[in-house]
Amino acid sequence: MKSFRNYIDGQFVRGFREFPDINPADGTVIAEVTEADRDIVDQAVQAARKAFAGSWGRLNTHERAACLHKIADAIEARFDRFVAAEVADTGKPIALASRLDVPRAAANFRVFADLIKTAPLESFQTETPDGKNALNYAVRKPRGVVGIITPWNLPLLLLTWKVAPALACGNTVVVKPSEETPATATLLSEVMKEAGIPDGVYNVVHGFGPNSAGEFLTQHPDVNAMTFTGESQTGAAIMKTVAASVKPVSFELGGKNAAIVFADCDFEETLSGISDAVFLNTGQVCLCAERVYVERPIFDRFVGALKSKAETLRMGSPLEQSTQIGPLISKQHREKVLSYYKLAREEGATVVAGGGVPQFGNALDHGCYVQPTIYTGLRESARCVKEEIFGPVCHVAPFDAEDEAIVMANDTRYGLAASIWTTNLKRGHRVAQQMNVGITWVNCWFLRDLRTPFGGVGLSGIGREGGMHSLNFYSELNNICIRL
Ligand code: NAD
Ligand code: 6OD
Repeated sequence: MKSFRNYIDGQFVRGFREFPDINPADGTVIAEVTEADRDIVDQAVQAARKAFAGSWGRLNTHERAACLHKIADAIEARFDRFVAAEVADTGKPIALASRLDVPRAAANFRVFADLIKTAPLESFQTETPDGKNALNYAVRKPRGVVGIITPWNLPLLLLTWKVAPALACGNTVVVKPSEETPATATLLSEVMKEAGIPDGVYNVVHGFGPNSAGEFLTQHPDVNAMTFTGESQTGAAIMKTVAASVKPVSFELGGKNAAIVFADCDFEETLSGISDAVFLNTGQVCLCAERVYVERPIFDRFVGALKSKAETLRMGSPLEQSTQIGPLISKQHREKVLSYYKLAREEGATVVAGGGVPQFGNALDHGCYVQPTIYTGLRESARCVKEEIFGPVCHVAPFDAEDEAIVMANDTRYGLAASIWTTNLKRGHRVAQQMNVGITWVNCWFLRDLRTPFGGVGLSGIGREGGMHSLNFYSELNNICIRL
């Protein structure tokens, strides 16, 4: 049996008790994971402090950038191992892990390696009342030890999305991956060693949230900043905890994202885009569209075509190259998604596709599968239209006027992402600019340029990461004013 241990100061460290890491495709135990208690989390934070004060803290930006490229190289050298670990932990299709998760992990390091070398500094020449001048310029300094807590849906992608800019800015990190997906954060320890990153710069603690490693990390007084991706409610709990020590936070939280499909869209391109936006990663992407608004002249045709798409998506073993839909992450999460499938019926939905559990007649019946599901006919106030489900499911509703679609799309307490589908570019811009979200795509979805701002409004988060936004979160600016 494999064992995933905490990684502290360059050593694998056993915790105080073990918990199982389960493969959601068939319910088998992949590994035992060792849980960090408060003392072990403290050891990790102290190791990170020591490393911050050591040789890592003295590297210049070019040297750090070179280290980040070495990390990317070492990830690419272990491509198949990372893919296998991510597939076993999450149940995501191997084709998806190979084209999205693992390449993005390497790209995260390369992008921030390049960016830190060219990141501009602000400067102002200031006219003083006595007719003279002063020069203001800001210098960038790392914050110190950054605590990073991540979810299970894109474990390596989301972890490295934070580790890379944190290291680029010269910080050291203590990461707490999701208890559901501890494998790739652990494998990244091996990468750090090979890339020559000094011990203590990257530390991993395993465990759960409340009264476990997650909470101990957020409570730790020597952690200088916390960055978190996960559920909005968890973000609220973390915010409460860190308030006591006034730590800066960056939160990437949940979503209940809308897609607006106009009758003038490119039908086939839109169908394929919406199918991805609803079902990719079994609907477990924070950016997924769970609300699809379709202009009435094409509503019936679009719903029929989306139904055919949903019913022909290949569901099966994540290890098959042709599989498009894997299981949900866990039995507990499947119960949650199925409770929404039941609720949708109680709220009066018409079930267009799916709505249940598939039968395979083999070991996959022990897995956490649900059918890709499409509903119509719900009121906009229905819980299934308001609450994040985080599964392969959407509700499709018709609209008659552009303004009506905008009002419906914005009628949510979340505000992460939206997508607009139209061949009328003027309309695309006009509608996109009225979306109350952090990210709007027009005629595409989850198309990423890592230099752009990424984050949400309302319940979907606090702050932005990506490009300079990440560098600004992971560093402190010291403005220096010189009277000339
Ligand atoms: P979650 O909030 O349950 O857990 C995320 C992490 O937080 C885990 O590592 C968990 O152990 C830890 N945690 C839980 N309670 C904690 C506490 N009190 N203190 C400290 N740590 C704690 O989220 P999840 O179920 O793993 O992920 C799914 C959610 O994440 C969805 O809501 C999804 O929308 C959101 N998400 C958002 C983004 C984004 O970029 N906005 C990206 C991915 C996922
Ligand atoms: O692409 C990214 O940088 C990112 N943070 C994606 C988040 C996806 C949510 O599940």
